[in-house]
Amino acid sequence: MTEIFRNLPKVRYEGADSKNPLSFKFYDPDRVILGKKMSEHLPFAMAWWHALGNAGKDIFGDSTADKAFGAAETGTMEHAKAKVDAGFEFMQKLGIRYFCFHDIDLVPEADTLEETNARLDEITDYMLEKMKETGIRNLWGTANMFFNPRFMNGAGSSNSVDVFCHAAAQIKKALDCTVKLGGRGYVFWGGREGYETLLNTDVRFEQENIAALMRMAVKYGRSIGFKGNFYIEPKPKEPMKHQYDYDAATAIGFIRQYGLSKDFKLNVESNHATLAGHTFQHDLRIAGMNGMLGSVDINQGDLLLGWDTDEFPYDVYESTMCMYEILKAGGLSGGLNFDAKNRRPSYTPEDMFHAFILGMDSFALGLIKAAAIIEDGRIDTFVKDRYASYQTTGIGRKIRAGEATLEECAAIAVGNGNAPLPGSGRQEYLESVINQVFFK
Ligand code: XLS
Ligand code: NI
Ligand code: NI
Repeated sequence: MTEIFRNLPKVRYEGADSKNPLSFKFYDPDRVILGKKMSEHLPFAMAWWHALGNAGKDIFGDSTADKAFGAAETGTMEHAKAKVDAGFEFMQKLGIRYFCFHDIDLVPEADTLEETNARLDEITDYMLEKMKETGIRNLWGTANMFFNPRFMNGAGSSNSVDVFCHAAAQIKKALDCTVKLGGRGYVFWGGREGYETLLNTDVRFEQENIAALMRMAVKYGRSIGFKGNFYIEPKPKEPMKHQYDYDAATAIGFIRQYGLSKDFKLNVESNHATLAGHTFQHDLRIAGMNGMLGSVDINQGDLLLGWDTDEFPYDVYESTMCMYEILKAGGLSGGLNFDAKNRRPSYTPEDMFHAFILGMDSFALGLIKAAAIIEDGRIDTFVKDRYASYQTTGIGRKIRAGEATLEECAAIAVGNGNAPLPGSGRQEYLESVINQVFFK
């Protein structure tokens, strides 16, 4: 097999003083943090669609990058195999142990389902060989149910039962592939599960159908031996004006309403949380406190732009708060998928390396700083103490135990006279603690 990323080396940890652009400054896979290796805390994954599929096309202009990876023609099975070769070489050189895929990232879609499925069989055979050779594993698979024009009104939420059935067929095959490749999870990102206008939409009808499709997927997945988690990946908008899996809280409500809690968790994406008007940390917290933090799509949005820019993460405050939430939730059953792409003018193979080095170092720093915040203890102690009156008073304990009555609370208030002010929130002090932990 010929080397695709010629002149690009295996990237190694060289430490914060290194000036070598093709080295990790902070990601040191074997370094132990809070009793576990960095590489175990940070199960990084490569997103097939961005890393191998995205050549920089946007609505205003054509591709800037060459992602043929040596194939004579793109959109062919030869190209699909070249992507596999490139992907595995790339992951090995970066030390990435997982990948994520949509069905049609792997092979070009054919005119019939049978033909597309045959192509998927062929490519997954080829991928399996590479996986055995390299030890690289599948984090999750999914079906792309938003690109083809048939999905203009959604998949499970489509007004057309034929489209619903087509989506079912794609999910069935994507699950087959995920199980074949030993995937840890299966994702539903409701790309077009939403609406453009309520004037033509029966929201309840559509949501019931999405849930029905998910139930079928669970039943089929379990029947073929899929043991992993199903995930919903929330996103509030784009491509649709409104998407049903708006944010973590909404998706959790949906999962519970339709009895899917046993099989589903969330795949939280940073840029989606911010599009929903939350911080990334907020959606991670909501998922974590509900026992539903399964996997994470890591990327970064742009403060000034209102869409999913999918940048490689470099904001270390953000990655720190992400790792803080993950550590607090006891880790991930899934992983950290770089659902991120190079900026269009960064179009060379070397830029792909720089992007992953940036992202992996940002999360290594995030892990180091999150552990430091926890070890420092001032933040956690402050939060605990802030609610102390629920432990130190009889009525507080009764309220927490669900044994207090409204009359009892009211009587205590009368006895107190004017309610005293609660303790100060001390936000500025806490923010300065974070800066101190970061830069001391
Ligand atoms: C798009 C989503 C998508 C999912 C997988 O915004 O992030 O890439 O992760 O379908
Ligand atoms: Ni995503
Ligand atoms: Ni996204």
